[in-house]
Amino acid sequence: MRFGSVALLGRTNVGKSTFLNAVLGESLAVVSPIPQTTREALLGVVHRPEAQIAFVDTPGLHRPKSELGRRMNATALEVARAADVLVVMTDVDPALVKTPDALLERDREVIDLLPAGPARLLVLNKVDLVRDKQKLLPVLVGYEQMHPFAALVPVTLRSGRDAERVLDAIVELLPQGDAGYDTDTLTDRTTPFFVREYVREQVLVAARGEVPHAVAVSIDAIEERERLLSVKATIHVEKEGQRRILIGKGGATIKAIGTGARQRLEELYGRKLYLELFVRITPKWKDVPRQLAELGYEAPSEKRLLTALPDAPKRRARGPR
Ligand SMILES: Nc1nc2c(ncn2[C@@H]2O[C@H](COP(=O)(O)OP(=O)(O)O)[C@@H](O)[C@H]2O)c(=O)[nH]1
Ligand SMILES: [Mg+2]
Repeated sequence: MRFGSVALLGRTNVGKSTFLNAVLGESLAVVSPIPQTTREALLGVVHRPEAQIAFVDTPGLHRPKSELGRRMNATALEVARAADVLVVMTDVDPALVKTPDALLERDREVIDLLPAGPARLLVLNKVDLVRDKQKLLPVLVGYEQMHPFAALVPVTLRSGRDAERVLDAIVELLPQGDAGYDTDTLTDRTTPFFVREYVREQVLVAARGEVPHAVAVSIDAIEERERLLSVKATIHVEKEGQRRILIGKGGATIKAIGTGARQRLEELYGRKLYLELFVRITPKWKDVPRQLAELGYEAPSEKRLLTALPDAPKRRARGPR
């Protein structure tokens, strides 16, 4: 048996959360084409007959423009320091394949930041965007020269089969050891986290431009009964215009956000959910440490990582989807 923790790292929007969901067989993490969708570390435990792998999805490493951004970067690096294996993910930009150096330059800073100890795997995602796969060779050679990776894997993570190939390469790098989690452990996060995430996910679906980046969600009340989960939450925005967009004509947008989030949560928990949403203006929340804490974005050192709490949602036997 192999067991270990694996940090999913890289720039924002390269496919880290897509990969986590693919290997879990569950859309646990929020995936979207909008950068900086993932704001917090998320544990997802993958169970295979020969291995148990504790993946930690992380926020994309970027040049921060706010205290929130700085905390996101610090979180990713803290996860990296605690991991047995680092999966460094990057993606193909079809506009840049002709100039491999330009592609590589986007990742140099990220790769330089990572701790030197753990084994590293490079995953080059979105190769579906390049028709002539020969063009990828100089890119892979470039990464190899930048840093000695244990393996370089070009993939299209949107296809489930490629995700399994990456998983196989990761398992080879894991230490031998007993499983660290019960066989039904899925994650360490509990209901408040998933309510905040899935409400924010629906905001990403409903609104564009600056709005997704201006939004945070806080939990006002949660009541967990056997058959029904009852939640009141507040969506925080920075400006009045953003509040109007999220409410929509006659409340249509906020209603759609609530319905979408409720469906996602009911699927994860396998029970009914009652969700009540409010929208409030909280100016500059991204830069006020006290407000960040109230909105659930603790400084990384205050966070517990990789501990599965008894009230986290469990893996369930599921049919093919
Ligand atoms: N073309 C293409 N897009 C992908 C692939 N994998 C992920 N994406 C898209 O890339 C975007 C960012 O993905 P996400 O997993 O949220 O990236 P993260 O920020 O690194 O977690 C989403 O719109 C995904 O659907 C792929 O293999 N090919
Ligand atoms: Mg992500």
